[in-house]
Amino acid sequence: MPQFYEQPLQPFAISFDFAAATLEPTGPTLERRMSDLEGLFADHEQWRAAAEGDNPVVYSVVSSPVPEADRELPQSITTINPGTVSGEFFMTKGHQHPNAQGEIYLGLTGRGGLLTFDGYDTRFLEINPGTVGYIPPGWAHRSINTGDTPYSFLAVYPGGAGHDYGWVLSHGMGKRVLMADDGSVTLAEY
Ligand code: S6P
Ligand code: ZN
Repeated sequence: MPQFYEQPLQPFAISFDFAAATLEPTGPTLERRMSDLEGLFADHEQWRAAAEGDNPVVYSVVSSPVPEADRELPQSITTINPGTVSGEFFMTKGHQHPNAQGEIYLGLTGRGGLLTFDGYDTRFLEINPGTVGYIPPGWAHRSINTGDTPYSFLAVYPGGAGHDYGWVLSHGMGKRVLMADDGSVTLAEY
């Protein structure tokens, strides 16, 4: 056995409902409302009107009890509601892992995608139910609901990776994911 700074967890099973996008037992959960997403949508005025209006829940994250600590492998399910701000699809804040490590996403329900940016290149991957997306170390990532129902995915990531949200605020994500007039998904410059 390796040395641990804290008592190691005992092996345990997580009950996972693919269709309902839930897991049990649950650990920390959080909700991000429109007011939590300042500086992220291109149309700041429309963002402010929504944040100061009904301030909808844009997404929620439910985690298993595995802690975000070195050597652990936490998992969480994110559910993004459908909607846009002036045609820009509802999305997560997006972040970099400061301790650069890889991460995998598994699409569960709805229709959506994963925008990744390494500071130079942007890649957009469709991650629908049954698709696994791989995020290599050093790529910032943001998820987007491109459908008209809730979009859910499971993330599995190294517990010591950390989350840097300021990087995305200052560097952007290279592209924005917009709904075209005919309802299709289109990428636009940041
Ligand atoms: C964690 C993983 C996801 C996101 C979640 C919310 O490394 O990438 O669980 O935390 O999708 O996104 P964000 O950008 O608000 O953390
Ligand atoms: Zn991540």
